[in-house]
Amino acid sequence: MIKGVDFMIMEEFLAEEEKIIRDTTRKFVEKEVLPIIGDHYDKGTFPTELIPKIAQLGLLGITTPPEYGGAGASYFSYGLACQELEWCDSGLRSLVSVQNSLCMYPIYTYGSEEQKEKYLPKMCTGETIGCFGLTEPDAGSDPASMRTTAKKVDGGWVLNGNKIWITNAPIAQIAVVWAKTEEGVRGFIVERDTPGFETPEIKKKMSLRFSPTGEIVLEDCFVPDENLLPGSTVGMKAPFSCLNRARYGIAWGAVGAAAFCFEKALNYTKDRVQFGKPLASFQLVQRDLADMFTEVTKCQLLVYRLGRLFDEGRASHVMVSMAKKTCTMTAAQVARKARELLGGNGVSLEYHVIRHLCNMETTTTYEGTDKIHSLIIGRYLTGINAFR
Ligand code: TGC
Ligand code: FAD
Repeated sequence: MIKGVDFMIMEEFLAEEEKIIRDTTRKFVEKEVLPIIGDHYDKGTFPTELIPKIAQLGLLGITTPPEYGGAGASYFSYGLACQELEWCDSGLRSLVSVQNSLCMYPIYTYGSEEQKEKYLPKMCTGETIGCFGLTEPDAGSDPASMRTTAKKVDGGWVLNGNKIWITNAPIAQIAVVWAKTEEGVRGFIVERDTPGFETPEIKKKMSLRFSPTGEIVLEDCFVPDENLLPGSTVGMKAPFSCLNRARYGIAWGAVGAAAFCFEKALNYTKDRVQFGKPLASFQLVQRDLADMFTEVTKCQLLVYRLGRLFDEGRASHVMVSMAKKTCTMTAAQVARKARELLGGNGVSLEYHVIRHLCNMETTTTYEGTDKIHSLIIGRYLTGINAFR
């Protein structure tokens, strides 16, 4: 299903339109991103000039209906695009996940008609990039314990608080911020030029270096009534419903990263000669390759089925947790094994594998850590809530 790694012959289950989205995304990352990514990763920079190109491919607003400028594609196609983007880099996929699932989805689902018309078309073209502020310095795995407040005043709301580890914050024109009101947690759209809104960049980050990450600082930040998401009256269910979609894309993306690392290790060990023979001829190396190949294939089957269920409205958030946890943890193991098989070259950005391995430290952490997803699955199985 991903080019080069399709042992279970999944290709035949793809519609033509799905293949086109997958293949155009792959061509784009091969031509435009892979050649430059090592240098950007090294410097910790993101080339914003890529954004209009990503938008042209229809990847911003991929599931958004055409009446708001989106591609109106299925979640399955979204998954395939995430797979190809992360085949290249997790940070690149993150840009697209955050824009689609964490910013456009809540505006589309919980926003007013005016908000949809004002923000979504420009988000589809990449003129407006969004970020999603949920995590705080003292509220990570437990976002319900957030301290950011929104106080009702004449004509709007005054927001105070700090969000941390926010993808795209330094480059975003708008932020979807979650804050506590007297009636519970609500979502707000905060525009970049609002007084009292700052997004300092987080430096010295050793993972996801292609993705800009920042804080959101809100100091007596006045947000007009029209920027409250009117439908966000369901408490934490509103931000959690966004996480579901982003976690879904992360699961697909991790398959892409794992497939990249597996193929790199396979080709490298076939070429590299030690003791007078290719590394791939040694039995211990073949066991590693067989294990990596098997794990990638298992994850492909998982996301394939999840994708179809998602489009049928039958994917539960527990299924999404299982896929997010399994695919990211598997990708981390496959990347680690590939790095080892490449020997000294494995630590060089030239070979890309170390970059994927470092990125997996983030993908197994954000959007719910491995442990948090285990406890979500555990709660489903036992009926016992381990969190509270
Ligand atoms: P809990 O009692 O579990 O749930 C409260 C209400 O929400 C419902 N719910 C969900 N609904 C939709 N989707 C989900 N995934 C849902 N999870 C829960 C639930 O049914 C309940 O509804 P009701 O009607 O009974 O009131 O709430 P809790 O506060 O105890 O939550 C527990 C826990 C641990 C599951 C939750 O806090 C959690 O998922 N924590 C992990 C935090 C996290 O993932 N943060 C992500 C921040 S964003 C990010 O990392 C972006 S990375 C950038 C990128 O994507 O590339
Ligand atoms: P903590 O919650 O403090 O967890 C620390 C450790 O304790 C983990 O190992 C965890 O598994 C464990 N732990 C926690 N609770 C339990 C428990 N009940 N039982 C057992 N173990 C437990 N957030 C956003 O809102 N928007 C973004 O765009 C965003 N982007 C991010 C980008 C990057 C690069 C990174 C690294 C993070 C990003 N995040 C974002 C934040 C991310 O979602 C959080 O880091 C994550 O949810 C974990 O929260 P925490 O860092 O506070 O860790």
